[in-house]
Amino acid sequence: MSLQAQLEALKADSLKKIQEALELNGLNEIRVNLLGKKGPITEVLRGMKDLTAEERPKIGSFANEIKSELQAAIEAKKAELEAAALSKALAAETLDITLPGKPISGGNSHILTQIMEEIEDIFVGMGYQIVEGYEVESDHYNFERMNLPKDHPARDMQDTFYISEDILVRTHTSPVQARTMEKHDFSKGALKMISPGKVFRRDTDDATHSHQFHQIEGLVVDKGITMADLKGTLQAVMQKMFGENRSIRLRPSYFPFTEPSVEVDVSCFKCGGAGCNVCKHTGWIEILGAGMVHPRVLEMSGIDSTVYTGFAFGLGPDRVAMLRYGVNDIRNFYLNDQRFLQQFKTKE
Ligand code: FA5
Repeated sequence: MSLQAQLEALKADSLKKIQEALELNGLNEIRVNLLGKKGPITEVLRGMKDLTAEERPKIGSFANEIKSELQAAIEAKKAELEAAALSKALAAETLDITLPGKPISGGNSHILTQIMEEIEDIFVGMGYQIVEGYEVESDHYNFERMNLPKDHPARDMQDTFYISEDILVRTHTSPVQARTMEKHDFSKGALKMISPGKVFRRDTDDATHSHQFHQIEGLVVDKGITMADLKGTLQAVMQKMFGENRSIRLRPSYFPFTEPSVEVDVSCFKCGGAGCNVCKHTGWIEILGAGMVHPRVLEMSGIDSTVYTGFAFGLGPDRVAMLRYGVNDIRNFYLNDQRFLQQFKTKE
């Protein structure tokens, strides 16, 4: 067979192989075999040495033509196989955007945060500023400036965790009173603040006591503030928190930093005062401690107690949440049990 005929046959055979290739790897193998240095075309061209000088360039250029034709056929087949592979992959990975999505469960404020924010909103609406205090406090602000000098027996009611002899984790939010009073400029108006935050006590944990809980301190100081202002304010706040029909009553009490001091009860929001398990059949629920700021506390903060008077109160939002939602153990708030916390979810 002439070289020309051999090349023609090789071309026909190769084009057939290329056409029949089913996948890219196979096609690549065909390319390497056909066009490589040891491929059949090179092999056929070895016979060129026996040709005449006239025939040689013709066969040479014919061989080159075949090479480029095969190359082009391979490229075309490659594009075809790639397109087929892509549509196969796309078909396999089709997304059905009409399927319902999987819900992503978002975070939610803790129930105690919700209660505190609700109480904050009530006071902000009444013109109070919100002040942040320190959870790690000095003995000076936590006790002494609250009229609880060293060795005062009332310190026993609020034992705490000491970091050093003079540094402790605060037992109540009352030190914020002293820190705010000593900075207040009365030429700019009355001092009206609340201060929510964590407090700590060396209390034994039980259903109504936790060694870490929350308080919201309240303080108003100005000329002419009286017990009537305290009662009116707390009455309004309790109605906003527990309903318009609530009334409050004040009972005498004792705090070293207020004089006179009171415990404030709110009429039971469940039974309306008739007696039930929430109010332990008394018709009243104890809700906070309060009183008129002791003149000595004012004086220690540089305020003239013959000119200014004030009232203060300290409320336990943990207990408010327990009452509101019928939670019978305060420790539930701190156990991080989702089954408990999810009940207070405000958003999906
Ligand atoms: C005080 O801490 C005063 N500083 C409150 C105060 C402020 C009175 C300003 C007058 C003027 P008391 O120890 O009663 O008071 O605590 C206040 C509230 O904190 C209580 O009514 C109760 O709701 C809450 N509380 C006290 N101890 C615990 C505890 N271990 N666990 C949970 N809540 C508690």
